[in-house]
Amino acid sequence: MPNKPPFKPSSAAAGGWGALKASGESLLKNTGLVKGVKTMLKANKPDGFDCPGCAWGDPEHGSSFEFCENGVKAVTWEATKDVVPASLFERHSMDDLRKLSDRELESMGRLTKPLRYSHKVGLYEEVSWDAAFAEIAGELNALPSADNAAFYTSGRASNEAAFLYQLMGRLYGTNNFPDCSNMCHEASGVALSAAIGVGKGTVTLDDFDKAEVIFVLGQNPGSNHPRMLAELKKAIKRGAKVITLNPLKERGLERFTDPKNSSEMLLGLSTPISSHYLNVKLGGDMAVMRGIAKALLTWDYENVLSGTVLRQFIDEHCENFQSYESAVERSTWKEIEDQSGLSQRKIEEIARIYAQSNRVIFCWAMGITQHEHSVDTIREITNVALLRGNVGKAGAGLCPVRGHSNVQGDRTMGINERPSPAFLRTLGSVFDFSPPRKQGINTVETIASMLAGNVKALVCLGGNFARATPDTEQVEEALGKLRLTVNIATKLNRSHLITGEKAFILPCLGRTEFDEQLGGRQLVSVEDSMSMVHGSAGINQPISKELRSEPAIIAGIAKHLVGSDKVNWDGLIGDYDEIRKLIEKVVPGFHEFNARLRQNRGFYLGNAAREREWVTPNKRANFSYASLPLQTVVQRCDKAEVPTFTLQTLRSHDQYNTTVYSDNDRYRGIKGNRRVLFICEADLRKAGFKNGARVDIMTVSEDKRQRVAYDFTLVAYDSPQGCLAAYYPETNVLVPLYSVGVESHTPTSKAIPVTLRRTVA
Ligand SMILES: Nc1nc2c(c(=O)[nH]1)N[C@H]1C(S)=C(S)[C@@H](COP(=O)(O)OP(=O)(O)OC[C@H]3O[C@@H](n4cnc5c(=O)[nH]c(N)nc54)[C@H](O)[C@@H]3O)O[C@H]1N2
Ligand SMILES: Nc1nc2c(c(=O)[nH]1)N[C@H]1C(S)=C(S)[C@@H](COP(=O)(O)OP(=O)(O)OC[C@H]3O[C@@H](n4cnc5c(=O)[nH]c(N)nc54)[C@H](O)[C@@H]3O)O[C@H]1N2
Ligand SMILES: [Mo]
Repeated sequence: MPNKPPFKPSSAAAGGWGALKASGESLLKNTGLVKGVKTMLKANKPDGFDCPGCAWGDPEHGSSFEFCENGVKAVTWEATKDVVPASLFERHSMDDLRKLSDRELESMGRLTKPLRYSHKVGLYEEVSWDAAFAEIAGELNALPSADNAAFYTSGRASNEAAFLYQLMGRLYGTNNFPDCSNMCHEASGVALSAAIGVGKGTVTLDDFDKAEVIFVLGQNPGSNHPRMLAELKKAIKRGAKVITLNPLKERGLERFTDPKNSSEMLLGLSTPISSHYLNVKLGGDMAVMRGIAKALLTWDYENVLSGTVLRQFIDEHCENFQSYESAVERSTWKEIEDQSGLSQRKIEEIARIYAQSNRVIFCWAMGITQHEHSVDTIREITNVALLRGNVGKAGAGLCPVRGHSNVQGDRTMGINERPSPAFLRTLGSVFDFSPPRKQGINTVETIASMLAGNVKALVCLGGNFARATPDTEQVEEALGKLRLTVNIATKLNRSHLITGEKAFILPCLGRTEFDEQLGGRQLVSVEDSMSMVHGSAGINQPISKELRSEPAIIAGIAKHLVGSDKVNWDGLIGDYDEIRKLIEKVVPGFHEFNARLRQNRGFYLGNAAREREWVTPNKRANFSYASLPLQTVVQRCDKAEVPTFTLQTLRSHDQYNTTVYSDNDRYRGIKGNRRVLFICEADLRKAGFKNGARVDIMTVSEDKRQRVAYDFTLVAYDSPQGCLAAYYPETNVLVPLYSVGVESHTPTSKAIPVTLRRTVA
């Protein structure tokens, strides 16, 4: 039963009995306890599979099972005993199926048979694998140009699958590889590549044991990277400081009870996680970082604290410091306070801690990357790190905490619409062909191109394109215009029901299932947020004999699409070691790939910036010197004539991106309802509504298009004025396609200007 407003945020610590109970329920409901427990015991073990939950790193030497409630949910969601009944599509029209909620669709269970749809027939029907491969290739080859197709990837695909996928696409003739990263950490890649020459983080898990201060910026690890809480807890216990910037009070960042710690559990004890918790306004993080820099530079000039700015490091390693100093000088404390919503005194308090610590890690996620000025914000985080030499030393560094479990590996394998010339050169010489040089299109550009009629076919290696992307109405229109849609998937989702003229669903094995090929049982590999590459081998019997692995499905299409002259697709599928031998030839850092993969927990890929080797054009670490935004979206909204607010779209505790496990959000105190809008008391008054009122949310659009999300219940919640929050993907209808980050092209899912009106029942 939905609870009645007013909702009350949970007062219990994160983790604890609630987490244990939720995991147990998830195991039982989905898998049956025995299979579930057996499955969980092999998650992130040397001979087991990589948890499909998040991209947080695994302890290098620890083989102990890392308890994580949301890992349990992700694993048991896949290892379910239910399958989509064969008769589903015979008995129900597409219109009927579209009426089901996202949760109802996925709850039906695993897809087990290849399916084909055509407008002529009006239904999905079973099709043989061979016919599906041949027809898909036939459709793609009939397009006027390879650039009329796009190949989307979600970040669960293994390195082996991703490598084959990009190879197939480039042999076919396009760099159109939009991926979930375009909506996720793209800004981190762009900013870090320009600043330090490596588009990835520079820390490993060991660094967390040595850090004196850990910043957690725009991230909710209690729900989305629960294993990270264990690192934060250890850090706090040994006296390190955890400084959190977040508009919302997230329970997991306040207090944590470790479900693995029996005395904590029995005594109801919990550890505070953040030593400092700053409720910054949406989009105000760049201003906070600028404020820290301003304090540091001022103290340095005035000799208040000696050695606040590490000039020796800067002289030896960095460029553009003087331009940066001027930029900081130009930013006034008034601007900084207005944008961040925090006082100079508060920011100086943090700056003082920073100035007095020698080993500092900066972590961040979607609260930082999904804004218009995300690239500038991440450059500013990097500037602050460089001021004190916090890159390339033990216990310090930059740590964009990735989302999907192999999103980082997919990029390493070449899933990139803008591949480097060096990558293409090597790929071309290893496979004796001339890869396309024209840049491809990212996710948002793909949607625009579909609408304009240029992209006519979309192949999706996992994911849920229709729901994860912005501007749902336009995306559905765009998908409807296609000649061909292909989805390689484990479970049914909305993207399979919004089809082009012809559509295919190709059901694949999941991470938890073993993958038997001619050469025996196969291993795949993934790369986590800390650049650790390790093996993953399923342990469960596949739910159906008809399922094929992702690499096998890609090879099946590729054989028909590009032929076997350049690539022995069948040979590669017989033994994935053969795929890895090719990866070794193309991708730097993968020498002796097969041998190293089988050692212990895999290997560290290495990272030049960590060694203070800067692979930038000028071979230096570069300060950026952007001004603060003239106005953040929150500031723009404050000035509007009618009450206008800034909405962020975020995840509940019970979802994995577009996969919704339940309508609850335990830590935020929500039960049985996902259409809730978090709003502070002052904004309730400003908007003229009572807590619990039902409202429609409307985007203040710049293109005259109406964007409305209907019937949300207002929930009074502690947050800075002007800053609202509601769940994704229900609110994706509100995110305009045109509103993207500068340079990153990432939808601005954390800052949408909106107004509210009472829902008409
Ligand atoms: N269980 C589970 N695990 C997941 C996922 C999942 O859906 N479920 N998704 C995976 C994926 S793909 C990703 S990318 C990650 C996502 O992990 P997160 O980035 O933690 O995901 P969000 O829910 O989007 O949370 C954003 C957080 O940033 C805060 N925030 C929003 N705007 C701002 C801002 O302007 N400044 C600051 N300082 N904070 C802000 C929000 O209040 C919220 O706490 O998690 C991965 N892991
Ligand atoms: N408004 C708003 N929009 C957002 C975000 C936000 O914070 N706000 N976050 C963005 C982010 S960070 C991301 S990463 C994207 C996520 O975008 P996607 O990666 O496209 O979406 P997911 O929901 O993770 O995809 C779920 C589907 O993947 C399929 N799947 C699951 N496991 C497997 C597997 O092993 N193999 C295959 N082939 N398929 C599998 C299942 O069919 C499932 O339905 O969404 C983005 N969209
Ligand atoms: Mo993500």
